[in-house]
Amino acid sequence: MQQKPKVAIIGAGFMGGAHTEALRRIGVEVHGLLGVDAEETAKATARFGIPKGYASFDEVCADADITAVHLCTPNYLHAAQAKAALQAGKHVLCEKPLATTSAEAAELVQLARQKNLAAAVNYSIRYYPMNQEARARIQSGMIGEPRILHAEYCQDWLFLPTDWNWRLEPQQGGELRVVGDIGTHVMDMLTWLTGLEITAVMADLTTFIPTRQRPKGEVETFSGKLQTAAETEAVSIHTEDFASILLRFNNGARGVITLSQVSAGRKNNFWWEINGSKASLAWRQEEPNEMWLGYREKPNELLLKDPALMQPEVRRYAAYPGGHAEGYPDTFARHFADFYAYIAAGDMQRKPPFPSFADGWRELLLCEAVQQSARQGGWVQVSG
Ligand code: SOE
Repeated sequence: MQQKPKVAIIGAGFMGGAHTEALRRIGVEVHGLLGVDAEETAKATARFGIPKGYASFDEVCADADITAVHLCTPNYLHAAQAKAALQAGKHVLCEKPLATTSAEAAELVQLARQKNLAAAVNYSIRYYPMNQEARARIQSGMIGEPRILHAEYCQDWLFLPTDWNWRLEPQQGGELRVVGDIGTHVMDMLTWLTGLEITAVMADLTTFIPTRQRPKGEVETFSGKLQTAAETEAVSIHTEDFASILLRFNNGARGVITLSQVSAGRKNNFWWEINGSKASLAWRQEEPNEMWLGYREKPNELLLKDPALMQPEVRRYAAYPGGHAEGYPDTFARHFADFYAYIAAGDMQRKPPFPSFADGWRELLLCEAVQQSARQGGWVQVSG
């Protein structure tokens, strides 16, 4: 008989809390947690009422009670931790990006397959009900052939030179910041919605704030906006604040995306629009319960999330009735529900319904092409 899922959460920041809450909502037991040090582990286990605090990642891997590990750690730790967890026979759900290089990610894809384990990357934005609806409509041909894919993901949480987070440092977050942190959500979304592949990219990246004040001590993601002056030191910044990227897709479609973490007033503003040969669709993360449908021959429409109005095959991604807004934390719960249902079904070789390690690997190939294009100028073909 299959073991009941028991999860260890690795990381106690913004994401560690979000994963814990979502798992509990879907009835999956959070058995243990490992923070950055003993103090953080003790505080977080007490705050969330998690029975076990670990002293090390090795201890997590050696815990026979644990069936799955959720990696909510800084990016540079993902690959090594995912590898160790898979080798210890644990299913892995990893925050994005999966690794810092495509070579590391490719190895993880193979390892998960070999070990017959489920392996997901948390591209959770797919799980807004209106994005599931959009994909179902695009896949069934409602907008015709996708031609033009536009998207923007702009934030302001790193707007000031005094805003700080580990993602600013390449050793922790990887050499690409805006592209790796939020650009991969966009590229994942456009390819997942349409089923298309990105074949070539042309990118322009820049750093508007070349020197920042780093506080002495740790700063949780997004929390800097609420902080008052602390003791700081000046640090040179080499990761990008902004990126604009042109895309070519394998059906001849064209794309353009804008990414920024220094756009005052834009909190977490991801929007996409796809113009097809029959109609258009558009969605925006700050008003996620609506989807715009654009037509030439009749008035445009605005679909407000309501399971009764959704395509039957994606209705399950709306957990509440029409008019009951669903948001960011709900996407984690819906993603994890897919992940644990897949594990329960027992066949780890079938194509997963969730964002997989293979998707995470493709995102890293795209990041590497973006980086190459930004360095050398001009179009770069995406390998893989
Ligand atoms: C920070 O930019 C961040 O938390 C990203 O890492 C997440 O993936 C995104 O959902 C919100 O912003």
